[in-house]
Amino acid sequence: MTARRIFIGDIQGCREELETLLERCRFDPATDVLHPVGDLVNRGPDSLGALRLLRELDARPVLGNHDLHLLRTAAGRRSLAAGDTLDEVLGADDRDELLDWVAAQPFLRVFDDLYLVHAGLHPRWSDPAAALAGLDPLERHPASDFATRVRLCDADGAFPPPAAVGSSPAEPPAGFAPWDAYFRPADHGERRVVFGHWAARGLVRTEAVIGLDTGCVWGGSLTAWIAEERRIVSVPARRQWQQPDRD
Ligand SMILES: [Mn+2]
Repeated sequence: MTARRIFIGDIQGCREELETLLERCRFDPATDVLHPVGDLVNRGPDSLGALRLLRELDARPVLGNHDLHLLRTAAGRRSLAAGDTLDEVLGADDRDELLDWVAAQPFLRVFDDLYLVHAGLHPRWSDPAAALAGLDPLERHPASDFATRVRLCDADGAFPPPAAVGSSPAEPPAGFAPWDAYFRPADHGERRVVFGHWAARGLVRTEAVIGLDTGCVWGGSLTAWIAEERRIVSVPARRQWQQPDRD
């Protein structure tokens, strides 16, 4: 069987849906590689199980804002917030192995035909790999903040004022647009971008980008894109695990 890259949207601890999705993709660990878009953990019911499974399957994700929150909380740099479901990971016997595995993941993966990033790429980054190289996930940095958090921005990469925007892409404030409005594959060796982080926008498939956050943790679905087959596979959430919020 041909080696396949299976990109997976925001899992957020939805371990059962992940297992079902892998069955539906007929995932073969001997040949296929899993590339989650980040936000492996938090808000959902089984972050610990999801992390153990992904590590065991040698998944190669990128870091999302919730993954950073886990690492920074474990390091004592942040505190748990309302809605966090990270206690099981933080208290697990294999916590250190799991956290080391998460911390070893990059902010960006570069393929011949694709970039993988959690939220998006800055309009001014001619070389995203250079912009995101060598950044410590425990430290805040403008580049990693952008890559793990952007939804709307302007042509210079500035975020809109928080008061001006909800999570809906439908009516961005004047001068702002979804980050991918500024992304042209022609400027990046004809690479498209696979991303997540924007459940309210849902599945996105354009010439330039593929957005895979279909909001499993909010009661939507968990979605994979099998690159070599140009195919979307999706499984419904078993239930609504959390009430919607902005992240
Ligand atoms: Mn996110």
